[in-house]
Amino acid sequence: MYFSNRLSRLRTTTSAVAVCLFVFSGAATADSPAPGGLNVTYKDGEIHAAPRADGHGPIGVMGDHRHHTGELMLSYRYMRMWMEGNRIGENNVSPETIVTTVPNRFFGTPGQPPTLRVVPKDMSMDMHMFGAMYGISDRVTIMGMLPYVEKKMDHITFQGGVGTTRLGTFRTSTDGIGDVSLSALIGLYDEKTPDGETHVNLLLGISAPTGSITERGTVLAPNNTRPNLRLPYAMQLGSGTWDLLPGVTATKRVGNFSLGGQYRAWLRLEDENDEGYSLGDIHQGTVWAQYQWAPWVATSVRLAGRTQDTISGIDPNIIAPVQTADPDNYGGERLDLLVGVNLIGQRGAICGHRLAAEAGAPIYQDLNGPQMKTEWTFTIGWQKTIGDC
Ligand SMILES: [Cu+2]
Repeated sequence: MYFSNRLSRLRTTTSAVAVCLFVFSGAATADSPAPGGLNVTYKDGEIHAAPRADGHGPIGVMGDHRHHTGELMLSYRYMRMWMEGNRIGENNVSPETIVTTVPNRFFGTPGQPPTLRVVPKDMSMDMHMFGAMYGISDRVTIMGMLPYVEKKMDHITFQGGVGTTRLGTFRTSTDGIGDVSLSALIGLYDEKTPDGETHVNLLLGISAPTGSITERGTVLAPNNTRPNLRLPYAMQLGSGTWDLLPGVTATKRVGNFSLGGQYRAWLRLEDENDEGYSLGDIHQGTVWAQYQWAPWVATSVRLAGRTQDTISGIDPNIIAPVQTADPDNYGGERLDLLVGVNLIGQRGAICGHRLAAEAGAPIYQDLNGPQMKTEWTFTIGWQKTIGDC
């Protein structure tokens, strides 16, 4: 049942991809360039590369390009992350091992057993990200992001204070607006030749604590009751702190071949949020290579590495014999390998519309655990610069 569900989802995805390929390829022919000279290499010294499929980086990379003065780009991304199974460091660990060997940091508080008794099994995170970019000058583009987040986590509850008898399973879920951010992309270096271009951009942003950090849910406790509790950090929708988002991106294209690299960070500007903690800082480095097979289609491979610190401080309302209630079980290191495709309509009704997808999976993860491991990530996005064709 589970497997056939997956298969049918795969079939649906495959047909959707096939339809898109057909629509985009049908709209592009070499002898009929789009109106307004789109889809030609730049003769005018213009720095914006929107007409080319490889004019943007892979869809999972944000803030890779700038816009001209007065140009407005709208975007929507759907991102899904799937986590399953648990790990301590680089080693996989079973639910039975967790509930018999990992100490419960709340032991001593009334009703709290000596070891963990509830284990997360899998988790999905779906994010709908609405974005806008606007060129306030040829040098500076501002970018706003509004995320809507949906999280679901499935757990196994073990019976009583000791042993490996499974009492049952339960799901918690949360959804709502995440942390809204506003950033500036500042051109540090731009070079254009007849056959290529090079850009270096500085990214400087701020993220506001608009996402809820007080979400609650009903859980199955080891004593077979169903209390309604403040959910662990992983299920909350925002960081609760004002965060600084610095970064730098470099891209270089020669002919139809592009290379890019980006460093980004999420730095917490406050020691603690209203509930008494701050999430760990995140540092992320990514490099990619992209090849444009035709003006309307480019494919990419990408490596993305990220490190995150543990949570500092603690929310006194989050107490449960589960790993996610312990601020020490957050953060770690991860290296993902991703493949992607960028499409851009060349003329007619889809002219200038970008459709892009990227999927990836970790090839290395070392987690402050026990913590759930990431299995795969997927992003699909639409982007359109208003009035570009
Ligand atoms: Cu843009």
